[in-house]
This record gives sequence, C-alpha cells and structure tokens, in this order.
Amino acid sequence: MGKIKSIVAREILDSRGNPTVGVNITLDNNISAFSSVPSGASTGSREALELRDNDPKRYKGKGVLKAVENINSIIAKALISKDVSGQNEIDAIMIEIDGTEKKENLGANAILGVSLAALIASSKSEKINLYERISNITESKKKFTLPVPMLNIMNGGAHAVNSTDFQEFMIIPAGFDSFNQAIRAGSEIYSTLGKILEKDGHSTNVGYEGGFAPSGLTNYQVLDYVMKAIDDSGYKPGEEIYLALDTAASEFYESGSYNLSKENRVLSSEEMVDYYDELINKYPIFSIEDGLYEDDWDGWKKLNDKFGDNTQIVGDDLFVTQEKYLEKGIDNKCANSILIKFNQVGTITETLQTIKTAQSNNFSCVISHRSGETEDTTIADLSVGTSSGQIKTGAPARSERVAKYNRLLRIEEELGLESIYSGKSILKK
Ligand code: 2PG
Ligand code: MG
Repeated sequence: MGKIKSIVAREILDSRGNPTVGVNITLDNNISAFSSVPSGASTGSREALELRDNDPKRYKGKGVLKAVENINSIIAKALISKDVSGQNEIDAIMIEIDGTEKKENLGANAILGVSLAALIASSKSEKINLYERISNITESKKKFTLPVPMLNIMNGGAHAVNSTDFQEFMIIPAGFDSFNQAIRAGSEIYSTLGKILEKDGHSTNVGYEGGFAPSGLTNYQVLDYVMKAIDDSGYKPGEEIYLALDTAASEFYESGSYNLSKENRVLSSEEMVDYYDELINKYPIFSIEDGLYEDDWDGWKKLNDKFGDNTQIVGDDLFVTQEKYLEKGIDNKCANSILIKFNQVGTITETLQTIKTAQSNNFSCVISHRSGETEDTTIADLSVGTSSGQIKTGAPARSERVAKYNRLLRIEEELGLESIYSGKSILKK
C-alpha cells in the first residue's frame, strides 16, 4: 500500500488557541497526510494522558513540545518503513514503546496524532474514502449510514463561564429522511434560538462548542427556550426533534453530592435520578450523557434501570472510550450507550475495538468531538465507517464544528441513492 518514509510533528493551535499536536506522514509513494489532535476541558480522570510541557514560560504551561519531540524522535524511528496498511501493527508498536496504561511516556496526544495520520495516509494511498478505509479495518459488511447529529445549541458547565450547571443542551433532528434535512432543521432552530434570547435581553455570546451561553438561566429555563425555538421554527418536538443532555455531572459533584449551584440545589445520587425523571416527563429528552459522577457506578445502575428502556444513557467520563470500563458497564448494566472520543484512549485500533464491543452488546455509540477541536474531520468519517448512527460535534456554528457536519453533507451527496440516514432508527431500544 505505501511504506512510511517520514513522520514530522509540530505544535499547532486548537479552537481555544491552545497548542496541540499536528502530524505529517509521508509515504514512499509520495502520498502524504496530515492529522491534528483534539483536546477536552471536562476530562474524565481515567482518560489516557494528554502530555503537556508544564513549562509556565510557554503557552502558560500548555505547550506540547515534549509530545512533538516524542513523535519526531522515538515514534518516527520505530515506524519508518512500516506499511500503513497495518494500522493494528502501527498502533501496537506505539503502545508497546509507551508501556504504560495511560500512555504517560509518549503521551496519548503524540500516539493519536500518528495513529490518525497513518489512517488518513492509508486511505489516500488506497484511493478510497476515509470512511471506507475505516470500515475495511473493522471488517464489517454493514451498509454505510449517515449519523443523526446531536447539535449542542446551549453551552454551560466547564464550556462557558457563568452559564448553566449542565454542560450541553442538544437537539437531535431524527425525524427526517436525510442528514441534509436534519442539518437544515438544526441550523434554523439555532438561529431562531439566538433571536429569542436576544429579544429577551440575554447575551448571545457562545461557549466552546458554539452553543449560546447566557448567564442567569436555570436548566429548566434553557430547556423552555430550546422548546420555543423548535416550535417557532415550525418543527415538531418529540416527532421530528428530540432533546439530549450532557450534564457532565462529574464537574458539579462535590464531596458526595451533586451541587447545582445555579439552581441552589444540592442533590444526592437518588435525588439526581428523580430530577432527571422530572425533566424526562416534561421534555422530549431521548439521551442523557454523564448524568452522574464518573465513579458513582451504583447510581448509574439505578439511572439505567429506571430510564434505560426508553432513554439513551450515555457513558462518557464513565467509560473514557476504553473497553475495560465499557465491559464493567455492560456487566453491571450501568448504561446503554457509550460516547466515543479517540483521544480518551489514544489509538484508532483501540477506538474501533471499543466500538465493536459496544455494538455487539447492543450499546449505541455516539461519535464525539472535544471542546478543543481543529479543522480535522476524521470523526465524521468514523461515524459513517462504523455506522455508529449518531455524532455529536457542537452547534451548527464555528468552523471547527461545522467542518464535520460539512464533511457529512459531502459524504451523503457522494453516496447518493445508497445513502441511509439513521434517523428514527436510533430511537429503538
Ligand atoms: C464532552 C466533551 C465534548 P470535553 O464532555 O462530551 O462535548 O467535552 O471535550 O470538554 O470533555
Ligand atoms: Mg460528555
């Protein structure tokens, strides 16, 4: 297919203006590919390590020169002349050299940058689409499906200062025949929401993922605004548009309780579950991500017991895209869905393995961006190549977010009559 001739990494910037890793791989057939690595803000404690320099003189300690150096010296040396068709082998070599559970020696950002660049180079070398290459690696014979987007239109928590306790309020335009129609609905609702907020005197400044982030609103008020925006845009909530929350509960979990400071409520795990009950009864909420703290496994079980038959219970910080935590969740029935972020685990091979385990245990997979992103659109192809059915990649605004949606629009067009929009099939539990 093509053997690796050179690997060159450098420090580049992400959507927050922080340094991240960018990697170029060139093959002996002169094909070259570029990747860049995303970065989270509300990170799970079990995630693979994002190696930062911690040198306060550069980028306030956030430089990634050590990770870059690890690629340019150690990883490059080990991978030169390897064939990029061997994604598993490439990833296995890096995992072995690193030798730690959390990829602390080389850095998961270093390893992922190379893993992604190799993947992209292999698809270019084979002259096939990236999603086809991903599908070939998984050896699944499934038809390609276009994912339903979860569009994050109101931002709070760690993604927007002074906004809601909950981190993400998303709309799911599942009740349409195509991805194209779904994106149109999402965009119209987003812009209607902006107008409504403005009219009521709220700020329309946005958070990290492009959603509006006014201060002084409770979770209920935000959900009421979102419902009004859906109505005013002429769409039907609960029929065409569903809601999703990523509450990112680990961020407001303090000494055994859930501290909803903007609502003046401090709740136990059971009371949080009751709170979700109230919300699910009032709004067409289909999906709740990180509804509880990442180590509140008993609470997760109760949450899933209570709602899991009809509601998607998504583990993000809980599973950190790693098979071993997912297996614990499967065994203990703690969730019915997993969020997939490849930098939480650090290689494409491990990401695909986690997706495979999830899918074969009837867990849905939501492919996800990070709050710190770049123009890289690999996750769009990952969602099609694995027929994940769902993707969350921010508001229909800000280029690092819409780049992924735009890539999916192109894929849908390319697939033409063969394209299948996952639509309401994701609602079946
Ligand atoms: C999340 C993500 C992406 P972050 O919690 O799901 O929305 O946020 O990248 O900050 O972890
Ligand atoms: Mg999350």
